[in-house]
Amino acid sequence: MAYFKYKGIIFPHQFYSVETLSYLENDFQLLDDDIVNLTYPKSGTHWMSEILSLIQSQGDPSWVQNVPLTERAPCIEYADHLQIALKNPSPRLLTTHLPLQLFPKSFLHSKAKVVYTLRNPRDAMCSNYHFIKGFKELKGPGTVEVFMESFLSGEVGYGSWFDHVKGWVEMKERANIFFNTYEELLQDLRGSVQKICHFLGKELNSQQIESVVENASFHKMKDNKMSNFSLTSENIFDHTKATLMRKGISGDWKNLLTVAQSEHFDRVYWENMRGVNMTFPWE
Ligand code: PPS
Repeated sequence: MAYFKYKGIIFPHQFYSVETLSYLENDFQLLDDDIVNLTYPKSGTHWMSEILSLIQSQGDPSWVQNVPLTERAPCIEYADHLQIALKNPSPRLLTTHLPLQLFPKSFLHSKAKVVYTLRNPRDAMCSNYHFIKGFKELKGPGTVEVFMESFLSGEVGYGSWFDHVKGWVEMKERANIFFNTYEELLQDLRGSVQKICHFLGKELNSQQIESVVENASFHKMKDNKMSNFSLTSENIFDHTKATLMRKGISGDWKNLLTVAQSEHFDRVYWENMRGVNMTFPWE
């Protein structure tokens, strides 16, 4: 069986284990100066890791140019990356896609800062539909119809987008969580970087901010092998079939869904999101 369920959520055996997920939830200690890059998959994770790395290095691009993103901001639910995270010096950058109910319980008593980035779920789904084709051992997406149904019912890696977002929105009054969206990053990267610096309590001058913006651009990241996923082994990912740095735009879902599919998506979206106490740029 290539997949297992942990607390109702699907994970592929190839990258995850019950031991690691359970360790993270119950035993992993977040440190007060940790910075956590948190996303639902395909919502701008790599982009935010690059932005946070560049803020950490005060705009100096040499760190992002010479050290793989997976070492700078390891994704804690992968066992190998977790070992890196446990060894990295403070202040650590950590990355995760975990929903609130699987997130380290130590967060409740920690001052660790969480940056939660959301993206239009239609675009996150569309991005994943294309990306998943590259993974040699994972089940392909199937037809758009089938993939959309799996996405809408939460039968995909990391579970339901709706549950993920609703879980984390419950945390929004906490001073140590900052919400932003992929769409805001696209629209005004400089303004977003300034807000993130403010949240993190990092004072960068305008030249340093400029360097963060320049080096986190789609084109710079696409050409940076430390950040563009190209270091991922051919045994795992067929780089001729898919790429991480695909289009980097918002609204590409319109090229994937028919009008009827998009109307169905809207219906399910509003069934799930009515009453959520936050508004988003795609609504
Ligand atoms: S993953 O696999 O879950 O970690 O993927 P994730 O990094 O969250 O999302 C990948 C999408 O983010 C786009 N991306 C960017 N867009 C704009 N600017 C920059 N700098 C950038 N970096 C990554 C990437 O192109 C994927 O989106 P799509 O729509 O597939 O192009």
